Amino acid sequence: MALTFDIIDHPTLASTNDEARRLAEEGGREGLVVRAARQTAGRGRQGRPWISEDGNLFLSILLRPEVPMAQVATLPFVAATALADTLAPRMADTAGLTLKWPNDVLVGGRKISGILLESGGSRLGLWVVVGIGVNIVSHPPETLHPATSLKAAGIEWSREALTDSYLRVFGNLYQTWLGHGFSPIRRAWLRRAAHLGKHITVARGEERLTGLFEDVDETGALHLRLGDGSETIITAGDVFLGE
Ligand code: BT5
Repeated sequence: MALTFDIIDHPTLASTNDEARRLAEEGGREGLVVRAARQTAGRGRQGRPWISEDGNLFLSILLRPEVPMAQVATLPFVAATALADTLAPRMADTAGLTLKWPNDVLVGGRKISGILLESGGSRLGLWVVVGIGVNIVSHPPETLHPATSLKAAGIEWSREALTDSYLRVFGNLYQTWLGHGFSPIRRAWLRRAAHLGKHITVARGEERLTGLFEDVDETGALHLRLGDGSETIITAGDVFLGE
């Protein structure tokens, strides 16, 4: 059965992911979407802040996928691919619309969106919250990786209309992922991958690894060919392009 979404709007939340997690623990149904006009303590991965400027999009989707836990780890690729597919028809030139491992959507090499996946279990089974922030009208000037916004890219889109388009595309890809696993999503993601076959640097904790970005495998891990010819498989880290 197709997934239907119910959007719960809040004027202000600390983090839409926190509210979606609370609903998940309470037994909230798959397809609930928490959206906030303002977010005061948006989070990224590893406790990093997500700078949440007013006018941008902050939402979290509650899911209850009945798939192996290993597959759940590939859900950020579904969320990122869905955003790229949502934005592509609005762009005159989609060459600059790329995906950066593991969860970034870039426009002109700059980060336009952030995706944060969190999961847990309660007596009601596994829940997953997919949080997504999209810079619609503004972006922070100084970030570790350069940022941009839809407005800066020449795209005018309201929060509401973007949400509706995104949820439609996400819902379809999510059904594909439930029915056929990560493979079709992986292929779609790789078609838009930034720097595939080129040199990248991956920061893994304190470690910096530079090599050829060869692949993202069926588990979602990144394959990096190092200078000595050996291959490293990376399951978590931050990618720096062209360094
Ligand atoms: C992410 O983390 O990119 C995930 C961000 C998820 C945000 C959404 S908003 C709705 C939901 N509720 C939440 O509380 N979170 C989710 P990561 O890959 O760790 O990237 C974080 C890094 O991106 C920061 O350390 C900054 O360098 C940079 N950054 C922060 N705010 C940004 C912004 N608005 N635009 C672009 N880059 C940003």
